[in-house]
Amino acid sequence: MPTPSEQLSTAKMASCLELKQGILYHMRYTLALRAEQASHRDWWLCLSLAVRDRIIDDMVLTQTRHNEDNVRRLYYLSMEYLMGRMLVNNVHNVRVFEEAQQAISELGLSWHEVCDEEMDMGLGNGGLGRLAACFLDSLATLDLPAVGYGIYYEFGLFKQDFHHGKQVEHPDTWINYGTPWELIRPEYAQTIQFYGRVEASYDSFGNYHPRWVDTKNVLGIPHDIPVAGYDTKTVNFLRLWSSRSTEDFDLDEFNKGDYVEAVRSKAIGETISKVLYPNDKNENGKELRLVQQYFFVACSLADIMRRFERNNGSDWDQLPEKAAIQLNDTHPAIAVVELMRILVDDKRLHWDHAWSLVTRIFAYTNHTLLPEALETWSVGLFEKVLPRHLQLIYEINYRFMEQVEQRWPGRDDIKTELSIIQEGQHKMVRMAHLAVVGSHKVNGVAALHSELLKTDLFARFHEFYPDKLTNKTNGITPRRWLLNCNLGLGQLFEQYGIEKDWPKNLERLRKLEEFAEDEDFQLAFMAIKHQNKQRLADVIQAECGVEVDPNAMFDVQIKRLHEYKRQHLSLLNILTLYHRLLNDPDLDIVPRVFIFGAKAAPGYALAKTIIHAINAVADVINNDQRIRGKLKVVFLPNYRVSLAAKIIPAADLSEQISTAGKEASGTGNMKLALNGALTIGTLDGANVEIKEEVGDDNIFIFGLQVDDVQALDRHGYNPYDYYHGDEELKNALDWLCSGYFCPHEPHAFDDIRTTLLEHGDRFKVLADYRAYIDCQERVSEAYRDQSRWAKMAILNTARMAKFSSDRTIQEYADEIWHLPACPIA
Ligand code: T68
Repeated sequence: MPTPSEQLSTAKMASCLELKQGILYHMRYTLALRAEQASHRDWWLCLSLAVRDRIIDDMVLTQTRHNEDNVRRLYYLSMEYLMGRMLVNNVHNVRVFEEAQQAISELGLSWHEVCDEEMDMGLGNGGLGRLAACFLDSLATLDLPAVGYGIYYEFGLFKQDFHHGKQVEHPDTWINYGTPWELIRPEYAQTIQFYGRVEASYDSFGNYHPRWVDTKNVLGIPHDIPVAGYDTKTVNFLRLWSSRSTEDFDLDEFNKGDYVEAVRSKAIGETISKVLYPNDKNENGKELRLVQQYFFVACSLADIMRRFERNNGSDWDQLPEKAAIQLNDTHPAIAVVELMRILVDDKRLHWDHAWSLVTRIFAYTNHTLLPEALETWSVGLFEKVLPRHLQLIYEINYRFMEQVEQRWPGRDDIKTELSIIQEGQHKMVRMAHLAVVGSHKVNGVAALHSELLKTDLFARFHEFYPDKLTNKTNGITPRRWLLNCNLGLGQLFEQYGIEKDWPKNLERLRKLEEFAEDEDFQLAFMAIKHQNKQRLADVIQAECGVEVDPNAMFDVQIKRLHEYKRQHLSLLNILTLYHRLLNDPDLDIVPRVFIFGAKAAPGYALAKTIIHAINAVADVINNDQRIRGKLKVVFLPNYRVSLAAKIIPAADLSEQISTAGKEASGTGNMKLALNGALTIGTLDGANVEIKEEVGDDNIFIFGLQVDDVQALDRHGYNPYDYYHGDEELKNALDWLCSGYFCPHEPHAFDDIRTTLLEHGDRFKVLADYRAYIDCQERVSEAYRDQSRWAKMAILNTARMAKFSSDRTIQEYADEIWHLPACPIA
């Protein structure tokens, strides 16, 4: 009789052999190649296909079960999904990691070289898109029936490169060679209408039924990406729509005999899903963006209705029982109107009946308070692209205004404030108001943010709908952000008896608190950090040509480049330290490597200037022999999910220094803390809750709080007071703009100074400077005591359970979606 462990290893041996056979099968019958001809990319593809085959078996099982049981489903509507690489994640989730590694090694290949072939699926800008990806992982892991809907962008977020320190953008051609992770489903294609006009028509009873005619039509083709849960049989899918022209797209030209023109104009239909808009916090009102939004929403709702009618016929009262729809920001908010159109125009339901169904189905997540990020569309543009929807919006608003009148009779000021239509010279549709009115729940993404929604952005709505606003603090999946990216730490957990199911039960890590002061454990924990830092040092050498010492503190700021996130505050700290060192080369400071990763929206000039400035300062500092390597600055190009997975396990310090009240949540803060980086941060977004979890002694908090920021804004903030009142600050800013760091372009960084001094420093960089510098000194002092640092780092890892996206999703499922799990036998 074999012992249990031998049984296991026998099972794994069999599974490894099966994988290897799968790989070789695909090498021959999918790629038609001999093994000797195969490149690393070919091996990556065949391994992916072999893993996919296993996932598909469970996907068929899952979907059959969901359909046969006619289960309630959650539909997640998001313009963005930042999935990153799929292979390693899937291999872990279906629990064949060792077998896959073994198979690859038996084929004489290097695991890392093979996995590094995969292009990131970068169909998103930042936190919002990555949150959607973490949520899909948790939904499947918790056995919750769910479908993600989005757009199959041919070009994801641009590839970033630096030329003389300045950002240049290149198209992201992720799909050039196809991806093994999609199943194209032409049988579920949808036809979508745009433009045209609304024609009055009447049925035989004289009832008015508008008809939307003379439209331009496009096809939506589904590309399904299987989403396998961790250690469970559930496989949900992400359905991404690509646009194709219908043959009738330009019938006129065909009829005129202009074949070439007709085919050329057909190409317009294909541009809808061509490219992701690269703005994370700035709506730009472009027609194509509205077209993209409606395109994917209309495809998705048609798909949801098809599935519903297949199982329930026209029993519309069942619709809110079978479907919950979550709007990831206002980008898909037109769905509220589209569902009204389907129910009222196509299915002929009465308005009130339709509206009561719609408002039980939708819920909306807000991700920002910044006014420039709130979407509005001009009424004129709406009328052109979606004339029937504009009528429906007016009707929704008319009825809503009647309710407002009942609540606050005669208060036209409140009507103006709440109206979905913003009056004025240019009438605008306010998508956030539409989303709030059309949803039964509206949530913020961290406790502080949700409070500010109640007191500021949606204060009046909160008076009107006292039970609508709620909080769902963001989370991250522990699978991708610990298990996959920090193998060493996972092994250490095992050695110290942490239960093996920690990736789906992050509470298990709390046991590490017992070892926080254990010297052996501290040393082991820090040794893993050191290995991760060595690996990152190699990446930095390869990418930036800069040599960094893994014994130095790795100080990391990775996120989109934005003034409110204040990468330039970190730059002022760097300049201050450099200045001090030049004044006294023997100054005993803790050596630091400042590591940045960030993309700037291509049209955001100041963000690009900040990147240029950091690169220019980096170049001078890294080549200054006088400071003997005590400071290094690196800006890793093309920050993306797969690069984050290399940086995060190697970070000592996590920079979360946004102006209080401006970062809705942040999720990088959670990933870094989970991997044992200590946070230096403001009391903003989820930092507040991270502090509550790890304890005041294990985090470095500084700076203005929300009330202080508001008080400064009320009483008049003068950045010059800080500039003239702090010599080091003045030195740093003057030096940056002196031409010293960019002699051939001496005014390159003037805009930074102008924004901070002459334009009022909207994000209070100067006001927070001194508190930040002082706090950084406390950080350095703590780092000198490695045992104290290790203890703090361990306690951070141990206390991150709250920030598992499994917790977040369970809260959505219980309190918003009322969605039961459906475990697959
Ligand atoms: C982020 N928002 C928040 N927006 O900034 C961040 N916006 O605090 C939060 O943690 C995260 O969402 C998840 O809730 C974004 O990432 C966008 O990317 C975006 C994209 C298009 C238009 C507007």
